[in-house]
Amino acid sequence: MSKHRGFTIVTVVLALLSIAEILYFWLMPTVEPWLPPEGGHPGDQVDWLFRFMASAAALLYTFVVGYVIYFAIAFRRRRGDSPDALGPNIHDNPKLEAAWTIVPTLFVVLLSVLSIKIWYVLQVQPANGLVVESIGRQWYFTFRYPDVNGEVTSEMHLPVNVPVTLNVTSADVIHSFWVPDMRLKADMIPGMINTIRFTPTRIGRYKIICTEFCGTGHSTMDKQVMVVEPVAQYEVWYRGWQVHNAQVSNAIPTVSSGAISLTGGSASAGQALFAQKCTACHALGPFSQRIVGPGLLGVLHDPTHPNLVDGDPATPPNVAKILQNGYTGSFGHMPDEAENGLSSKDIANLVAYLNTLKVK
Ligand code: HEC
Ligand SMILES: [Cu+2]
Repeated sequence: MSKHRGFTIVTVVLALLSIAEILYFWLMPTVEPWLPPEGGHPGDQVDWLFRFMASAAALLYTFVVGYVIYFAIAFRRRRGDSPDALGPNIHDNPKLEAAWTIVPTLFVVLLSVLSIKIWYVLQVQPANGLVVESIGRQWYFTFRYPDVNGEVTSEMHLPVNVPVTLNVTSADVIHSFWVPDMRLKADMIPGMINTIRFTPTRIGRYKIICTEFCGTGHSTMDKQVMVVEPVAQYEVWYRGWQVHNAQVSNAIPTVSSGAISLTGGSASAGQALFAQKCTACHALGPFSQRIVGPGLLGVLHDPTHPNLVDGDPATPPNVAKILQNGYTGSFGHMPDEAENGLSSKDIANLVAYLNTLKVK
């Protein structure tokens, strides 16, 4: 008799607890802002699904754990009970078994339907959107825009309320593109393009963070932002980069074959290009001064460095060959001309520049 009453009381308490937990999840953005407000679509749907799943999980967890604790106490062995006393032997309750099979099955089906609806939004190309690419690199992101030459290296700007198709890949190791405010995440994998679609709806500056351990600089790969701004402001920024990048070599040069002509290479153009494309991996120091690749100050004029990393003698044509074809050796991976976005002219300029360097 008293056990039945205990059960009723526990059930009521667990129900109240569950209601409190569920309220917490739905009111959370206001009472407990540990999730930043959604900056776009389908981030709002992602949050809705998160709250729905969290509510269901809270309900299930509270009742299962609550009853386990209650039963462990209510049906414990009492003083005076025989040590081998057995409880009543219960088996087969077809109604109960059918219920605990059918209800969870329907619930899981419901969850898949709700998830697929959002997945669909992420996958289907909007009719008149903007297509942007992002490339993960050790240790920063670059961006490509239609009709902007080469790559945008600073921030990623987007016009508000315009659907975006974002294609991501990597130039070196696996990175992951994550913008918590947009509830967006996509792995950046070398040789593969992953696509996500979204519409930013809230003007602001949102951190872009790499969430895949990608080497010693991984923790610093959170310095760039996605700027969502009014269309007119975006247009100004976009035109600025069109002008800014008008002179740089196109990021996807046609892969040249055969040896590169080094005549007419400009050391000053090479120097500018070096600062832009090489200093992330190469120091202007002796060979032993390593960032990712070796220091390049003595690459052509250092008696202690007669051969290049690939074993060939340190001559301008052999340096050009490494810039053209890349090289993977004991230091790691030196990108080829396509990955570094170099034209034959760029390579001639770079070699002319490297030829002016000397270890003191
Ligand atoms: C992602 C990092 C990375 C970038 C960017 C990069 N390099 Fe390298 N580079 C390397 C690595 C790593 C090596 C050594 C490869 C090995 O031997 O394992 C290397 C080797 C070289 C060598 C041969 C050095 C020697 O002493 O034999 C030259 C020359 C060179 N790079 C020039 C450049 C130039 C010029 C650029 C800019 C266009 C550039 N690299 C961009 C990583 C990079
Ligand atoms: Cu990374």
